[in-house]
Amino acid sequence: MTNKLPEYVPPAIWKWDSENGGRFANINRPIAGATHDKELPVGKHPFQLYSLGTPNGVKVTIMLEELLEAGVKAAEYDAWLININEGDQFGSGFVAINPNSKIPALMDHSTTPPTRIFESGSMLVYLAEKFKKFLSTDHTKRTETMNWLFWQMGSAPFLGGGFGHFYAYAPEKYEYPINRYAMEAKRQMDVLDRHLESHEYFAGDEYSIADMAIFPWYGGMARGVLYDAGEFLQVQDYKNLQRWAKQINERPAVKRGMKVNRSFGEPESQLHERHDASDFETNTQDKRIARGEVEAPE
Ligand SMILES: N[C@@H](CCC(=O)N[C@@H](CS)C(=O)NCC(=O)O)C(=O)O
Repeated sequence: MTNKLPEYVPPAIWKWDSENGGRFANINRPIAGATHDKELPVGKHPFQLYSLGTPNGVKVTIMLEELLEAGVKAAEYDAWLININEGDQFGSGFVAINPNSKIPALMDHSTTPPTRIFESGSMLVYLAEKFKKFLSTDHTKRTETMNWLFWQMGSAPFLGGGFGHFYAYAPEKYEYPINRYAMEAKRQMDVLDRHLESHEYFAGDEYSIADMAIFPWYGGMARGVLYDAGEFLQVQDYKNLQRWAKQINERPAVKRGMKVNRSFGEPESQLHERHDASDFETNTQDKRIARGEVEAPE
């Protein structure tokens, strides 16, 4: 039986209550657009990424690192940290790239004029098409990659905005939404698990942008690193998803991509900004703490 909450009777007209709590209450607004003027920095590389190391952010840093690993030097990039808790996504420079005010936001300065790209799925397709990597040119294989890429873009909001929000971030635990979204999260993992029973990767026998999109969300769930919900959702039961998640997690480019713009977790897992390949060796937070450039977390 579902526990009873005091009934909410919606008023005739919804009003914004900025005190409604929850982890992101201070940045959520019912209006779009910039809140302040702020130009974004531009580094020396063709690609300028403005992001944070969340599952949506690392899809793109994984792809950029995979391209570099594959020898595509033109995929060099600067990754700048956008602190969404401080409202950096509402600065005028950021909104000019992404009118939706969400990380990641990407600029390609190798085109004239420079090209803006918003939505992580659009970035994966843009980079795959530009460098002819990780997206088959065979129409059928390409379509299967797109099927899974679009599946991820449409499904993850139920995992993050639905399950993750109510299980980990809402000001109180409410049974109804947790039940609803736990069921959906498990159903989604079962979709993936069944597909992976007879396929090495999502688009078949080749690693593609579909794997890069799905891994940070559902690989994270399978590894129990998202929302601390591994036991609650019994993620070890999805054996094929577990196999695939381990396989993707071992890729050197994936390991690097997951560190970029990460500002939480173990200091050695955080590379706040990436401007050069050597930053992975010299500029992770543990190294910066040891040099006295930043303070150790409490
Ligand atoms: N569909 C978008 C989702 C991006 C997204 O939700 N980004 C979150 C962080 S993971 C964000 O920037 N939130 C800040 C906010 O909502 O103000 C994409 O994949 O690029």
